[in-house]
Amino acid sequence: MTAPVSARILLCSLFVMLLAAPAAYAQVFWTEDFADESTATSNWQHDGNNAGPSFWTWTDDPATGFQDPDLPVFAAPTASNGYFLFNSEANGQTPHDVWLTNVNRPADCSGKTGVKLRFYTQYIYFNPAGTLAQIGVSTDGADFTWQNLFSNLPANMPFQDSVEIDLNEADNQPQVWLRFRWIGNYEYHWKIDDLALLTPDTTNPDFCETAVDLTQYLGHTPDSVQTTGIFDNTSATVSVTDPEVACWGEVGPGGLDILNNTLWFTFVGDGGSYDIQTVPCNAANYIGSAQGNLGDTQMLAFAGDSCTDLTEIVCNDDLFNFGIPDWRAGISLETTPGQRYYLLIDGFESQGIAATGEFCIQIAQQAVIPCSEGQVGSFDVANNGFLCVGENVANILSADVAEYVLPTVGPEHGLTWCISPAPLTAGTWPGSIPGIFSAPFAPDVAPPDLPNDNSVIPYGSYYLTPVVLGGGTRINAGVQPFIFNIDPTGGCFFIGQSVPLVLLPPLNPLSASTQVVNEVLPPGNNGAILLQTGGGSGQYLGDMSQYLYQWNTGATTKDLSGLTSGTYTVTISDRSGCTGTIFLTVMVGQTVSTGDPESVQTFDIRPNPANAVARLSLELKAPAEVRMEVVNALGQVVETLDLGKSDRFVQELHLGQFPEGTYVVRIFAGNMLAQRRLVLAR
Ligand SMILES: [Ca+2]
Ligand SMILES: [Ca+2]
Ligand SMILES: [Ca+2]
Ligand SMILES: [Ca+2]
Repeated sequence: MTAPVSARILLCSLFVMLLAAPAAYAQVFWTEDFADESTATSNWQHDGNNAGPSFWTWTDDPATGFQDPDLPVFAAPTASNGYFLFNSEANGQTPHDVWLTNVNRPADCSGKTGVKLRFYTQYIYFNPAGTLAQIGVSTDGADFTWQNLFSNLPANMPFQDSVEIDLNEADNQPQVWLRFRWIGNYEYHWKIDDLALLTPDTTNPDFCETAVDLTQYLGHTPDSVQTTGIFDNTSATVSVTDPEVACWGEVGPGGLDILNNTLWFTFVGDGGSYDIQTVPCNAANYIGSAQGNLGDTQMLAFAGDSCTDLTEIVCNDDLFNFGIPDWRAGISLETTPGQRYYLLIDGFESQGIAATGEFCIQIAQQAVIPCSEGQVGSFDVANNGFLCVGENVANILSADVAEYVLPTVGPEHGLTWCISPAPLTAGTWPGSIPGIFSAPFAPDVAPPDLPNDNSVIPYGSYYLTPVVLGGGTRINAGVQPFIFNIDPTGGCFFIGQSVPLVLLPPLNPLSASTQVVNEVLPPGNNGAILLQTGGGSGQYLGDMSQYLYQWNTGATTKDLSGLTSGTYTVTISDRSGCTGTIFLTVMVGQTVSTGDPESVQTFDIRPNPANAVARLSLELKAPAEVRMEVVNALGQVVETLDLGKSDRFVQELHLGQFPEGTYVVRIFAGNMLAQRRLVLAR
């Protein structure tokens, strides 16, 4: 026999509101999803009074129980890994008062207030007058306080949704038992899954007084990264109790930074050292993206027992130079056990627009590195250590991070980069060297932010040296940990290699003038080009080796010699790269010598000028093979004559077929060359 049914699927938020409005913010501290049958049926047990065959049953079939075409399968989030069902229809026409109790798994609600129970349920009943569904709560497992459920639900109407119930009796109780109770006779069924106990979350990061507690992210394995959920400062405000800040990169009224959308966090120290930074996590709207200031948070950590007792500890605006990968803030904090800290995070304001959006907070405990493990590593400077005006040391420096071991023992520790007039000496603390400059000590191996603009460090030639520190103290607490503000007594330090660094001023352009020596024939191959070069770093440093030459011949010398006549080009550059290159074209001419080699005693051509015929007379000191060439003004050989071997020649030259003009008559005698000009005129 089947109970009459006029079921309608009624998934109406009305009934959720009748029972309890879900809290906007909540912290879940106890859950039950009935995942394992043997565990679930051991922890949760059926009891009560029933003459029929049914009992509270564990099942992982969401569709089982009372069947009706309009009744949906059980939709609890984890229904398919197991839930509890009481099938009243299968129980028959028998009155029942049945209980399901967490007999062997009471909940610990110590320290919890405002406790609520949330569970997912499907419920449908038949008898309007005689049915009662209840939730009971007990702190001794015997006496239960009861609340009625589904009070306004009509008969034959299925209810399916998440339900929240206030359990005031559970507040601050170390053991809490729950009991689902159904009194009825031949109803349909009740399904229960996904229980949670929760407390309302009263934290609000907008105010110091309601700062979100991050203590749970401390105390994990060193270097295991803990990441919070997403925070969003878009609607955050500035409070009158927010303190003044003057350690970030903004310059607001009165020289103070600009508080824009302050968020507050708090935690209790445990003696560990922590790296804390804001991160993009899986934020869909990462802070600053819309403002063009990617990730641009600002961070200031305070020690203090309350918001009216704040002492600044560590401050940072930008963790990474040049905003790569973004402009996030990050700090390294050595905590004191039991000390409460507050963390203020604000958005950077640029041109009146503050960075807004989402971020997570990443907290990683740092391993403790004692002084005995400290180590300074090597590094390279690009461009031979020459830094152009307006550039930054960070542009040319690359350190081998793996070689550096930075102690974490404080109060001051980390790595700095010193710029000194002479190389530093191992074992000698450089803080007292006159004229020494440094970046502040930092906890990471990163290049220093030292611009070459003559503002802090004058132009000139220096040495760059990394210095690793552990266990130092600041001499003046109000001044950043520059090398000259550190007392290393009782700590340790390690001096790295000193590498030349030249901070160049604005340079004159390169210039060059040439002196040319023409090729002289004979014997030729004796032309030369001599350069005078100026400007650039060579002029500033008085060092001619700063000029680099590249000739079209492949030569890289300043001057060329042994040249034949022709066109030569040279590119001149500055070794520093801080001025532009120049390009010169140089012509080497040719000169014909009138002097004869020693082996020639006489060499005559007459008449000269000649009309058509001239007589050549040649006397040599010793016999030789002689060849004669006539060369026109274009350098073309127009006639060649082998005269044989002798020491005395007379030769008629027939020149009638050649046009008027100036010619050169060359005589090759052995390896000697003599030549005369011959003019043809008619
Ligand atoms: Ca389940
Ligand atoms: Ca605020
Ligand atoms: Ca920043
Ligand atoms: Ca700001």
